[in-house]
Amino acid sequence: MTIPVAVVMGSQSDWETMKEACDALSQFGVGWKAEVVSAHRTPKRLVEFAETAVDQGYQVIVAGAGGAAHLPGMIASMTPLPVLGVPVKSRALSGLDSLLSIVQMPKGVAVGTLAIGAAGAWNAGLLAAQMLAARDPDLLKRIADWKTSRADQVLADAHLGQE
Ligand code: RP5
Repeated sequence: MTIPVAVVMGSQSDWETMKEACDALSQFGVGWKAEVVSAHRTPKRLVEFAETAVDQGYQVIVAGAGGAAHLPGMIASMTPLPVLGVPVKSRALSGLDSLLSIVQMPKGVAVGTLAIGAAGAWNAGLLAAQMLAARDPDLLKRIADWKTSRADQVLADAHLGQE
């Protein structure tokens, strides 16, 4: 069976953030494979990954990087698959550099950019699952049920007190 979602990142140091995407995918029963693919340090590996992603059976790619974060855009330039970009919080500029590097793509090369950091990574996993759910009624129901249970929980905890 093929794995539908590739989760790639520029460095081992991105894993703490990017594992959130994998957690979200696992929560909805979506298969994933995570690996380090650096745009700057291993450019040949990047090209090989992007060019073979379709043949590997992937349907969505989640790519996270920090700083001068070229990884998602470079992958998007070489594959027809949808690419979701996660700006990893950088040490120098708190991820604003990552965000701007990923989000401002030229017309015709699309990267769906998420929020900086862990929330963005988790949401990338959720969004990848939602994309796959368009063709998977069981997955769509799992996501719908999860949204309902979250809403129920918020309503149950909505009353903070009175006097
Ligand atoms: C980027 O540089 C990576 O995506 C990472 O967020 C950042 C720092 O990498 P390390 O120096 O921690 O390997 O390429």
